[in-house]
Parts: sequence; structure tokens; C-alpha cells
Amino acid sequence: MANAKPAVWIPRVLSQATLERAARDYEVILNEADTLSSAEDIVAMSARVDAMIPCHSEIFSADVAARLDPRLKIIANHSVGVDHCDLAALKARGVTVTNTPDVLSDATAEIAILLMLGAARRAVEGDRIVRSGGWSIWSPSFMVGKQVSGSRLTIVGMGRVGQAVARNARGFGMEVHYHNRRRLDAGKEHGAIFHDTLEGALGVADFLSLHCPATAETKGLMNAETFALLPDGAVVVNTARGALIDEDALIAALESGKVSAAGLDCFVSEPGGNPAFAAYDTIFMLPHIGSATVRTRDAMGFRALDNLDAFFRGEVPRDSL
Ligand code: 8YV
Repeated sequence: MANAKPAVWIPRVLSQATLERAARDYEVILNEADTLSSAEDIVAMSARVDAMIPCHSEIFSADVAARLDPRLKIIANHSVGVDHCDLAALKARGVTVTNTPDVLSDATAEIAILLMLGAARRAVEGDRIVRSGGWSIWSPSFMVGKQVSGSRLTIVGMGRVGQAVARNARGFGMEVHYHNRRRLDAGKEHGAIFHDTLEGALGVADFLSLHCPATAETKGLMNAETFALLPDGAVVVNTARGALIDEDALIAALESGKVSAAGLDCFVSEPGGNPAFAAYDTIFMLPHIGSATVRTRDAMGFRALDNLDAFFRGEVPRDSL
């Protein structure tokens, strides 16, 4: 590090190991209250620091980007998703933006599998029945769900997380299909069946798992028309971004039986989620915890710090966007 340590704003409480390393190498301003920051907070802080390590919860819109103080040089995100950043506007202001790919793929894939199993095998309803003391019958026709093994799984977005989900799904004996902008190299497909159209991939999706970023093109990817393409009784899982699903259309698909269950770790509105979903035992919900393991939080924090270190050494950080 150079003599004067660069100043870094950390607006959320990251893992202990991350905070310790950050404090060793930088002048850290930490929001110990771990509260959400407004556009005004972000703009005001940009005059006090050279760098920020935000999460997906801090929004760098075009408006915020335009008002940033020129002191701020780099936003080293503690997230792989960067839909909270207007990349073009930040680039226009000369701000470097990085993310944390790879290190959260396995943890997020685990949550996708948990949601898939929980939704298919009626975990919400089962837990409620036992927990409430309301388990008064048992019958072979009681709580019958949809079998995961031997079913077809369609993955939309076959990047790092999608490939980790495919790996796990093969362990369950699922037949993996996928739709992606580009077909994977044969060495990475491991037998997964490529569909060059979303329509084709949805048509075989007994189970559907979404793993693409939220962009203008993917917003509302699953809507009334695309839900209609699924096989009857499909199970829909989303660990990517809430914006990929039209939530009213999902409710309509659950009501009609087109979708038998859903597993969601992300929602259009976060934190909080969609209150209308609470009425449905067929929706297994988690509060955006895909990457929330001790090991992965440390890895995300260290990856963000690696990017900062490279930047302040005068190098191009490996995860520059
Ligand atoms: C995180 C995420 O929970 O990386 C992402 O894009 O959505 C999640 O892994 C979050 O961003 C943590 O900062």
C-alpha cells in the first residue's frame, strides 16, 4: 500500500474477516448500523472517500452517478449482480466498477436446490402442519408432491451459478436442459441439452431455475405468455433477481395449476417481498440468502478487497466491468 491509505466507505456490515482486512489496509468508514443508504447518503459520502464497497442494496442510478464527487474512483461491489449500478453512467463519470463472480456460485446453487426440493415436496405446508400441532392424519394420499429425480430441469442463464446448479441436479438424476445466449463448450455441458430459444427450453421445464442477470431484456422474462409455455404443474425457482418474474403472472399461474409450486429467494420489492405471496403454501420463500454462508461471505469480501488492492496498485482489477 502507498503511504496514505485510501479511504473506503463500507455501507453494510460485511464479514468480520473482511472488515479486519479492510481496516488493516484502508481508512475505513463503516456504517455500523447496517442501515440502507439513500441516494443523498451515497452522494455525500462520495466526497469523503476514494472507494466504496457496497452491496446490491445500495443504488447507483444514473442520477446518483451524475452527482458523485470526482474523489470517488472505484465501486468494488460485494455482489456478483450489478443491476443496482448504472454501469454506463458510472463509466461516463470515470468510476471503475467491479463485482465478485465465481465465489458465490456454489452457495447460491445450494439455495436453488433447497428451493426446488422444498417447493416440489411441499416443505412450507408440511412444516406448518407439524409445527402447529395440526398433524392429525396420515394417509398414502397425504401431502403427495412432485418428484425431482428423473424430471427435466431447465436452467435459464448457464453462467457460473447455472452450471453449479446443473452439477447438483445431475446428482439427483435430473435431465438438464438450458437456454443461454451462447451454447457452452461441449466440455462444460456435461450432457445438458441446449435450446437456442427460450420457448423451446420452457416447453420441457418440469422444473425451471432462473440464473440470468436482471437487465432491460430479461425484466419480466417469466410473464403470462411465458408461463403458458411450461408443462402443466411446473415448479419455478428463482435465486437470481426478482425482476425476472412478473409476480402477478406467477400468482395467476399458481391459481390455474400451470405452476404447481415456486421457490423464491428474491422478489421485485426487497427487503419485504410480495405480501400477496404469503397466502400461498405452494410458494417456498427465503429472504435473499443465496450467498449467505460464512465461507462465501468471506470470499466475497476478500474478492472485493482484491479488486480494490489491484486498483490502488495501479492495475486493472480482475473483475472490472
Ligand atoms: C448478495 C447477490 O446477497 O451477489 C449478488 O448479486 O444478490 C447476493 O449474493 C448480495 O449482493 C450481498 O452483497
